[in-house]
Amino acid sequence: MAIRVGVIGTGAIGQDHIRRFSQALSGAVVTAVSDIDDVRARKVAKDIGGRAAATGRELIAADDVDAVVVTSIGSTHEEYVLAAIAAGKTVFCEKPLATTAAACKRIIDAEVKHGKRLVQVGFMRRYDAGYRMLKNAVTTGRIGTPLMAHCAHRNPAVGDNYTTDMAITDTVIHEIDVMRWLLDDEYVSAQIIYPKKTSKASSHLADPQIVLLETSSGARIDVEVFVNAVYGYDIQCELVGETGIARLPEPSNVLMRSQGQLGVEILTDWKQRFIGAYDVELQDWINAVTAGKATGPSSWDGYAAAVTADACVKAQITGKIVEIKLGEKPALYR
Ligand code: NAD
Ligand code: ISE
Repeated sequence: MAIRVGVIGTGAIGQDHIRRFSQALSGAVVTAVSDIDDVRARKVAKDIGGRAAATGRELIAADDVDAVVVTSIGSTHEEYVLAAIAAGKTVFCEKPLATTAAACKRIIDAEVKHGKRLVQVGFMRRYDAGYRMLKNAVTTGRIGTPLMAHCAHRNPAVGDNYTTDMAITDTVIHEIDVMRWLLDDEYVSAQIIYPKKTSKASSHLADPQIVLLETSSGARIDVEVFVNAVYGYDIQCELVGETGIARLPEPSNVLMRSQGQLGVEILTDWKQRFIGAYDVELQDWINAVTAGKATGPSSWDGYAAAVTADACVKAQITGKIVEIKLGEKPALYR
């Protein structure tokens, strides 16, 4: 029987995931949605033949919801994930798990007390075919021991409400997670460098930025985050190992000879860039929930990303190299 899913947050990614559950994936049906904007929630509910719950908490407690998906704004994640754990329900939470390391730690404490993993964090790049090829290049020893990585995360433009710290907590958080997973290593320090500012950024936003991370084995990762890059949504990653180099493949697209040029169109939207990864990620989640397990990126991974993000934000403000310390990983996540 299909698991009955309740989705909290019916904005951009909430609607995208709901479409996915209804049209692309198997084994789950969205029975209830909720959003602080109840007009939006009711419209989405009507479209899928489900119901709009009055609040996120009501949805979590409801008998017609077996498992919860949290796709509301980041600052609301802690409340909803904690409520799902208290109700003993499995929860898929979009990144970030919570906006601070302290909040993520409260989630870990609650899950550890519950005694069983219930939480999966939406770090979908781990499910992307290209990143999985990179991981394979590392684990099979094809490039030798990784020494460095060069990454770029470019968005065409951001809204006026996008702030300098969001370049870390909303955007680079993906590189923070995926590089930790790719290298199977923990971070020990973070530093931020501000290149010349683009004239396309609002006055309060430092853009672009370069994030420098160091791992416990001494590997160095640089991430260029440039959120007003204009030309497209562009994710780059190159791993440099002792005996070779592995580069993230470009998304496949038709090769055109047109208007005197040979080329492929550049994507402009994260939804399209990672469409396959979101599908695999959520099908994996459905399968795990059906089997009574939680398998993907854990609360610990959400916490590790948040500790690193906190250090990066401190480095933004102080201009210093900031140390990163995770503390001991609870047995539940080993
Ligand atoms: P959005 O602004 O389009 O949607 C957020 C929704 O949350 C809105 O409909 C808003 O009304 C609702 N909301 C706000 N406060 C609420 C509350 N207290 N209770 C219930 N609903 C509330 O944002 P989005 O782009 O859909 O992002 C949502 C989350 O998904 C964020 O955490 C974001 O970081 C994450 N996200 C992840 C990816 C990814 O690639 N994995 C991509 C985009 C967004
Ligand atoms: C957005 O919130 C996402 O999570 C996208 O995957 C990311 O690439 C984008 O920069 C964020 O703003």
